[in-house]
Amino acid sequence: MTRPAPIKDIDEADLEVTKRKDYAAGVPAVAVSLKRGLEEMGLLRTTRTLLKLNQRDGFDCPGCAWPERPGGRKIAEFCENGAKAVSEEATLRRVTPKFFAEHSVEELRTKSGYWLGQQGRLTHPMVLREGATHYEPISWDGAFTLIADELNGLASPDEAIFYTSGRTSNEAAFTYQLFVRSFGTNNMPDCSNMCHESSGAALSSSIGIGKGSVSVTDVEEADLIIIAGQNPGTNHPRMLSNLEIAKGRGAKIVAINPLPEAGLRRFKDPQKVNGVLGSGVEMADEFLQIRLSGDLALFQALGRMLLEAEDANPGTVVDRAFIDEHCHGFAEYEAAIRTVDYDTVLEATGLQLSEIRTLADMMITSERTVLCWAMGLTQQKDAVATIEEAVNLLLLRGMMGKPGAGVCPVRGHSNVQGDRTMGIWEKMPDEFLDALDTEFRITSPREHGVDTVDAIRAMRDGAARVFVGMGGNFAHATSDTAVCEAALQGCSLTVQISTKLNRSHVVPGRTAIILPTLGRTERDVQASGKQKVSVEDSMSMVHLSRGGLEPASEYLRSEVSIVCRMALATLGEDHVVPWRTFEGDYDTIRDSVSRVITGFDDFNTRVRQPDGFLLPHPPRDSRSFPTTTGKANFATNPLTWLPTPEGRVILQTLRSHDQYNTTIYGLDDRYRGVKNARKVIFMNPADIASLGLVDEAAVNLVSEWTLADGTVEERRADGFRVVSYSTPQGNAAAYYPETNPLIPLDHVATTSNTPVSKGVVVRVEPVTV
Ligand SMILES: Nc1nc2c(c(=O)[nH]1)N[C@H]1C(S)=C(S)[C@@H](COP(=O)(O)OP(=O)(O)OC[C@H]3O[C@@H](n4cnc5c(=O)[nH]c(N)nc54)[C@H](O)[C@@H]3O)O[C@H]1N2
Ligand SMILES: Nc1nc2c(c(=O)[nH]1)N[C@H]1C(S)=C(S)[C@@H](COP(=O)(O)OP(=O)(O)OC[C@H]3O[C@@H](n4cnc5c(=O)[nH]c(N)nc54)[C@H](O)[C@@H]3O)O[C@H]1N2
Ligand SMILES: [Mo]
Repeated sequence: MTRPAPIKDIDEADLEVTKRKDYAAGVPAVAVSLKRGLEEMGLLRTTRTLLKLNQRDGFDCPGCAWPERPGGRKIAEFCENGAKAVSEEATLRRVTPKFFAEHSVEELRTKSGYWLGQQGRLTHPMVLREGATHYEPISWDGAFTLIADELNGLASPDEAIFYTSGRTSNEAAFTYQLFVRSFGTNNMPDCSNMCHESSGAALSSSIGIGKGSVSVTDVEEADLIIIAGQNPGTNHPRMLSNLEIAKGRGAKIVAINPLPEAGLRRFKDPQKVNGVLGSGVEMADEFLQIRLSGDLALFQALGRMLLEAEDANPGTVVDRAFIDEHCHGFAEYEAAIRTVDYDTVLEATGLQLSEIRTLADMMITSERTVLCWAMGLTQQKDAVATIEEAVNLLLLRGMMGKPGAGVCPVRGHSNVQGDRTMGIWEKMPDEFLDALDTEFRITSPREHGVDTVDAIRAMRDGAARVFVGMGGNFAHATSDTAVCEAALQGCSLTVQISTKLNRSHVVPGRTAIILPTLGRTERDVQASGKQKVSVEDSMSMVHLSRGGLEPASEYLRSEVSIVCRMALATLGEDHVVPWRTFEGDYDTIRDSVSRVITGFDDFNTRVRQPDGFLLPHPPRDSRSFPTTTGKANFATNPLTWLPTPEGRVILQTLRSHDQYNTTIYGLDDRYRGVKNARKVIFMNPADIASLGLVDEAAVNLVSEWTLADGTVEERRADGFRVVSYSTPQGNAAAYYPETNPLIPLDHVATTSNTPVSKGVVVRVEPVTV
């Protein structure tokens, strides 16, 4: 019944291009969910697993961080891509010691990430010894001793890097950062550095807290929902149900995107009979097909239009009372924004002035506006300034801390926000560290650690020698693949705590260890019995998750157990932190969290309430703004954007409908009409013609990066095919991670240091045969 793992790897020659879809979800989505489930898990497991997904007594979907609706959950509270995420984890395929005996690391390095992931779940702790060609089994104790010896042999704790990916539970994240700080470093890069770091930086300086200010109810009660730089139909499909409810209540929806993404156009809810059969809802009332990186200019132009509308009808647009009482820096903002030059805005955005005016008018009439965004805004050179400008618009209209209004950075990984709350950050504030030190009688280092990009630099330059990855796929998720892989390979030890095989396992340090771990779907039994973990969604709700499936192998350990054992081996049995108690009963971890982290009082009781509990958010709760000025700050920024150099395109790197970050589920980007292959570049037909190319022509991509002294560095990704697509001229799109070799390590966003994955200057070279 279940599909065997593929033996054949991706053959890019099999590319099939069909018509793009303008609707998302609907019958095919349900059919695909079930088909993938059946192939990977069989009938019984598919039914048992999918029925527990996002239920109160079940597990949290390891897909995205979009919240469940409070109260009435539907029986099938999941989407096509959530079902794929679960099938991927609950698969019956296994990667055993026999597999590693049959395949050398060198051979595995020739396989695609898709092939590696499709082989199944990791079952045993494995080690690649110095000079060996194959991974071999190692006992858990042997692995922990090896790690401890290496860590304790370092000249300084700062020579070790401890990465985290955002699926890690609160309990595992809290113990992990506690271990790392007890060991003596803040070198805790995480996937957030590549994801919403820009949102955190902008929101912290604008409103004093890096998290979104709205609830699901706010979204459903809004008059106007602006969705900028986000593809919810693929990446947050459950959000479409809330948008549909909002529409039903009369909300207007505006999509700002270079691409006409399916879910932003039309939506058919598979959970409703009329959704399945009908033609669906027209989702976006307005679609602004903006040039890549044009959003900063757009938001500034909107600011000018709002101010001018206020001039025309004083007292109707600008919320003076809110600004006088709660905001700082308005006069300076007003003076700057009135000088915004519309010609520059039109060049930067590629939009018509009338389109921008339409949006301005909608913002003026809306009493409740929610602004949602994701990677289209955060992975830009001036991402922080762009998001600050968006917040300026909401402040201008007083759209903060009232029902139906506010900021909604739509998070990626299912617990990425929770991990940050638990202290996974290279620069946690001193108040957090002080509370941690008081609770445990440790002395946390105060010097900031390295983020993702700086971690690669540290390993590249020999300043760091040990890499530990709590989940994720560092080698393929980060930019400048060749540099990152060489950096990992230069380490004396790399340790990956993983559920499935990925690229990071096959670009090992001199010695490498794989520690296989339980996934969220699986039962976690420790000394005190069955354990639950908790997660925090994109809107600050904390709730429990309990897996029910038999673990993929009897040798798996939970992430919490792995952390506690690493800590005991490294810090010694008599270390002050009660690692054994923590491992045996996760309630004891939550008790400590309740004393260390604000908002977690009575954690164990409140997390057991049916929908969990909501963390405090001062701007949302009381219109108070814990910034340096004590007020919400209007930010003033220069108008910047990324012009397309002559004969080049600006490339954005994004997700297909059939992947989860570096995990490739399959080869069907259904909504965009691309099948069986992944190395495609979506281009405007006029750009294709001007290069003398035709559809499906073979091309190589060469990125161009100008150094301070004017020299141009080139990076290549060969073997792509051209697909004509609706995108502004001069802009192109291609899938990540295949395009990560093109992104220079130093191409990062100002302040947030996030790789600029949505703005790479590329030369498209025809392949001559
Ligand atoms: N099924 C599935 N779900 C996922 C993920 C997944 O890989 N698969 N990943 C998870 C993670 S970690 C994250 S962070 C989120 C990512 O969720 P998204 O941010 O939706 O992911 P991307 O595919 O990067 O899409 C970026 C979107 O921004 C648009 N865009 C790019 N540049 C610009 C710009 O300059 N301006 C504007 N206005 N728009 C722009 C692109 O056209 C695209 O629609 O999804 C999460 N959920
Ligand atoms: N070019 C480009 N690069 C990007 C992006 C982009 O848009 N463009 N997006 C960036 C973004 S938003 C993000 S969030 C990062 C993602 O970066 P990561 O989070 O590092 O990458 P993932 O692909 O999500 O990690 C997948 C691996 O996690 C492991 N895993 C899965 N579940 C579990 C679990 O429960 N526990 C443990 N321990 N391991 C598990 C599996 O081994 C799997 O192979 O990539 C970034 N990189
Ligand atoms: Mo992300």
